[in-house]
Amino acid sequence: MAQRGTRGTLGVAVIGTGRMGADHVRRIQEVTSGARVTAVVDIDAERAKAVAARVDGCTAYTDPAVAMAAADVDAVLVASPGPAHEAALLAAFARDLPVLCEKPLTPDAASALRVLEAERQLGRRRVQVGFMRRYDAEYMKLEQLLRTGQLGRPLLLHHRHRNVASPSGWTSDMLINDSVVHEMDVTRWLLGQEITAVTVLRPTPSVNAPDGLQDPQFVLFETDGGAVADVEIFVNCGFGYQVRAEVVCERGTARVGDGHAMVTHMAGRWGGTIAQDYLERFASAYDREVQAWVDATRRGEVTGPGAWDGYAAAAVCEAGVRALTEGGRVGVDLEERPALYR
Ligand code: ISE
Repeated sequence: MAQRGTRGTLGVAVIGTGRMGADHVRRIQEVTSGARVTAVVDIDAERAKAVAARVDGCTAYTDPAVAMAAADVDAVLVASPGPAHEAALLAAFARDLPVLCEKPLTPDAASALRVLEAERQLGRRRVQVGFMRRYDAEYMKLEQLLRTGQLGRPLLLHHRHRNVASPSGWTSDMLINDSVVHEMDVTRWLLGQEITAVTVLRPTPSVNAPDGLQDPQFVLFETDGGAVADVEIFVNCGFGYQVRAEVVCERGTARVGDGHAMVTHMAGRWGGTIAQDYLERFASAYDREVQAWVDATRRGEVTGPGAWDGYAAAAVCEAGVRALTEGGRVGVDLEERPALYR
């Protein structure tokens, strides 16, 4: 067994082999250095076996706790649906295994608090939460620029978040819980402030949105530092996957996500291509995120967004869903931040 805290190759159990989990298995095998996938877990045994069959020395399981007990598992990557996260995290804590947990940490603030409390009882951080935008090259540059203070105090933040089409079965609260959750984390991280209130405006839905889906939505955050952020979330825009942010500060502005990596001129027109989904748009961010997690784990450390960030996002999501369904401005109820997360 590779020892955590040494330079041995890290044996990773990937829990959940859906779209995201399968992509992480590929990534760890083909892109990440210092780790290999030794276990995959899925309640669908056949799917787990099919993924395991593509990886040398990888065993398929249906029970996360059984996989975590295997001698070749040193760390866990949770990519199962949100409602399964709490049990997987607590099982990993029971074995003191480091975890990279895809967002959301858990689907609601109460369960996120239970995870936070369990980690606090271990006395050290064990979880990195998969808010991958913090590892996107453009967002990283923006965060560094804001930290230098050159632009002065941030006043406003404008976010645009567009998906080609929503998966079948999507409900209006999922635009908040699954999509805007990224803007919640990025706003907190870029500004170094907590979100204190949420308002959701509901424009007339697009004809392209499935019946009953409130799409788009316009979401407003207020922060404890006096800044205001707005988010356009539009998950059936039809033309591409776009994520943009512009910060307006006292001495200037900065914008990321224009996606002008290459511009072509041909036949009397100019233009470029637009990514079609998040796996494409954020491919390098995911690569950087997983590599950072593996490197930190092998050093015996936990870095990046943690359980506190997962809990804070869950609390803002709850306020957001209330603002969407009840209307008006809804305050965010946040516990006091424990010393472990300061
Ligand atoms: C998805 O779960 C993500 O995390 C994507 O980043 C986001 O753009 C999408 O709306 C979500 O469904």
